[in-house]
Amino acid sequence: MNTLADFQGVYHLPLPELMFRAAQVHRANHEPADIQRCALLSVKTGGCSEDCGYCAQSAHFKTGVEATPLMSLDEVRRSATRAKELGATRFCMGTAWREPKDGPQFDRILDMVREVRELGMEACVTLGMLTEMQARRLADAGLTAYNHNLDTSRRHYPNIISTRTYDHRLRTLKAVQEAGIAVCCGGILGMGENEDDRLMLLVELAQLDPLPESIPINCLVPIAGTPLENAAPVDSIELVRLIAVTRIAFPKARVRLSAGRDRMSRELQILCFLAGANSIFFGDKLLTAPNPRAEGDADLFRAMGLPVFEASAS
Ligand code: SAM
Ligand code: DTB
Ligand code: SF4
Repeated sequence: MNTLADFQGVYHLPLPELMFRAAQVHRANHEPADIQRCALLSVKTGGCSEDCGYCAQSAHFKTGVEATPLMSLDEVRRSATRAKELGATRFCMGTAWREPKDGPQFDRILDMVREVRELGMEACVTLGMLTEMQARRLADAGLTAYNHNLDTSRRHYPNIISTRTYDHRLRTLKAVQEAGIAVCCGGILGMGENEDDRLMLLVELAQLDPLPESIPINCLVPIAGTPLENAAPVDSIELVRLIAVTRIAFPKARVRLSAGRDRMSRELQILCFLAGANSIFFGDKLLTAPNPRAEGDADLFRAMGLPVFEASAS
């Protein structure tokens, strides 16, 4: 599947056929009960110079998120250790940066990556744009994957962000791939795009070589104070269809049901897993926005008959 027409052909199949095909691909490539639990930590929050219209952390909008300095290595170690106890096998760290500056802060990020790897978890970071040298240094520190989303179609992108271009994003993805790091790249639904825009994002992802190891599908969490604060919620069946077509086009990838789960019913989330999603972020908070509470996710996993990680006394 390479062209928009290919993606449209699958996306618009009758739903029972689409779901069956997605489940077949899912089972041929993954253990269907394996839904990866990932933990997310904002290691540097707020005050970002970019103007991404969805983001709580942009300095361009009054969202009430305060800028904080880069966390200490100790704090990260504590958080990662706790996440591992709660069943995380991947630990993702994000910074509200346009790009990392070389020097003590980037060196600390490298140490954070090493700490997470020493705990035996996959390590993923999302730091904004990277130079080739920075990508190589992250690879040397043992980084598993780099998250850098294309977010939407090339044509819709300038309606959302003006401080960087689609080609900037692609350049960083290339540097990451050349350093031998797996790419985690996906998008956000619910930013005023149409269904073709979402499929055009998948067409872009299908052109990456190698294909992304990980594809986060976020539903916009509307943030008060941002230009997208009043965006309409994503239609549930459109979300399920998009996940199914993503699973079919990227058989080996982890398809991650990422932001927006706090507004989804248990039933919708289960449909997404049946369509081929096989990862979630757990924990009360994403980077700044809400995520389902531990009890909600325990109910979800119990309902599916999957192992439930109860929070032990800390
Ligand atoms: N500053 C870095 C960057 O933009 O690449 C990393 C952090 S940024 C917050 C990581 C990703 O989170 C964004 O690319 C976007 O896809 C997603 N994201 C941010 N705000 C969101 C929101 N309100 N709803 C859903 N996803 C969001
Ligand atoms: C991704 O695609 N989703 C995660 C992760 N990559 C870093 C982030 C979601 C952020 C949601 C908005 C917030 O918490 O501020
Ligand atoms: Fe900054 Fe990333 Fe938020 Fe854009 S998405 S404003 S780059 S933190």
